[in-house]
Amino acid sequence: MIPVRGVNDRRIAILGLGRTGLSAAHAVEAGGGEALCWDDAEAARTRAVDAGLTLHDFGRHDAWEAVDALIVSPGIPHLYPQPNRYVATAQLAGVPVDNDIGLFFRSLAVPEWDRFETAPRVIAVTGSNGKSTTSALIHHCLNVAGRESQLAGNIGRGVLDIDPPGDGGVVVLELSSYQTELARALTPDVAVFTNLTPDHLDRHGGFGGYFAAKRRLFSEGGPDRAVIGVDEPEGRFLAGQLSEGPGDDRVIRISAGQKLGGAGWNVFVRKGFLAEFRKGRQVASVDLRAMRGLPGAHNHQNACAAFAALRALGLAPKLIEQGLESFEGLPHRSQIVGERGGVTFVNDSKATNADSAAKALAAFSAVRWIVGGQMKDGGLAAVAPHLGSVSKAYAIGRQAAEVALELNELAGKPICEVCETMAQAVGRAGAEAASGETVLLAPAAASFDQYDNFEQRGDDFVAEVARLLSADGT
Ligand code: UMA
Ligand code: ADP
Repeated sequence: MIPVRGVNDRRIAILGLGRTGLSAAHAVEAGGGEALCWDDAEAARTRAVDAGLTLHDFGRHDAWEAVDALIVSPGIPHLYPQPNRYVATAQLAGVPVDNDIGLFFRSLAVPEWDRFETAPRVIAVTGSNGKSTTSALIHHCLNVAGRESQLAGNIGRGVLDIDPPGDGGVVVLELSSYQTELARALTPDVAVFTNLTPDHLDRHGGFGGYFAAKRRLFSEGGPDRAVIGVDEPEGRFLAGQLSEGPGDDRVIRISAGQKLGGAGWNVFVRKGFLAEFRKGRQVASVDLRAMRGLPGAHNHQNACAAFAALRALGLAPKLIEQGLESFEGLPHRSQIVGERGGVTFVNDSKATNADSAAKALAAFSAVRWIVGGQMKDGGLAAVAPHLGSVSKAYAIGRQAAEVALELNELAGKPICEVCETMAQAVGRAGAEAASGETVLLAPAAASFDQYDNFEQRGDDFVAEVARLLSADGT
């Protein structure tokens, strides 16, 4: 745990008692502060009391008297689509609103760091897609290189939950827009922006608000190095805004498909080869084509982001290459879960929108595609350019019939069969797939119509594939 600094004898209100709230409350108390806790769900309040924490009724008329700060969990909408009533009354009473990320950065930025021979470093990763993969890849490469590394943030571990980093240690944080939007301190050594496509728009009052939330990670006085994906206009704008001039190597530009020129520091992939250029000269090259944990252009973008962030820390290209090679991918993202007679089964259950599913389709050449679930606004239009690689689609979920209709229309011919359940879809796709084809779960939809979350949906796919393969005796 990281004890929170600067809270000794202070009263810190904590709203939301999930992973973030519980770890923040304990870290405040470890720093000598008093944590005053609230959660709208009774079960969460009971859990907190059982964990030794003190409840505080935020609805009382004098709730904010002598309260020094309010820490809000990322899953709680504080401003859009409607202001949260507790956040609003705290702000009216002049109480600063912050989150665990702000507490984390303030607690690390203390003079005791002088005692380290090599000061610990923080790498923070944000973007619409690829955050978890990029963060996990950086963490993996650091481990392979023998460097102490801890991984936390949106990936599933509260940032205040980690151990204080040791000499030369690295903390890798995945940060969502929910987290960057509210943090009152954001000072990573290296900040990474993978890409930007519309997501969580209701929480940020639209696309501009969403971009603004992510950009806070790069505000003045922020990172020493900024790794920026420049495949979208927003990334190009951000990189341009941060650069002092064409040769400014505080910014490392990355791209998954275009050769980047100029005098700056660039990392890009062309035809499966990652290249690093600095001051106009090539300094490294890595062949990504056979790396099984990083299939497709989207994963090549993640590889560029991780490579650039690690180069910013001074790791040698050959050492990073070893890490890229041995990375096995994260569960539910381009995860190979079975092979039979030349057919590969891939679990990309985390492809919860049409854009990420399109990236998954583009990574394979002949796909038996399992698609559907709780569909999102905008439908499946983003996958249209990739339907050429789909041998056949198998629709699951409560809206399976609608999904099939839309896909058949987009393809201009019948390509989709209605299956509804995962068992039926895996059975049909597995029976029909020929050698060289990939059976891919990339639903382009949320899972909540049939599952608790995308992990449970991916686990169901993995179990059905295992059943299919064991029935064959393979
Ligand atoms: N709650 C209230 N009032 C409300 C809404 C919620 O009291 O109006 C309470 C709930 O009853 C619950 C608590 O708030 O007890 C939940 O807070 P939370 O949703 O922030 O959950 P945590 O467990 O703290 O998890 C959060 C992140 N969740 C979200 O951003 C929604 C986790 O990211 C993250 O791993 C964790 O902090 C540790 O940093 C998850 C996520 O879905 C994986 N992230 C989104 C995404 O990736 O798209 C952004
Ligand atoms: P995040 O943490 O940002 O949600 P993940 O690494 O968990 O990102 O990947 C989520 C989904 O997005 C994956 O299932 C994959 O299909 C897709 N994806 C992964 N990396 C990228 C990328 N760089 N660009 C676009 N899509 C990606």
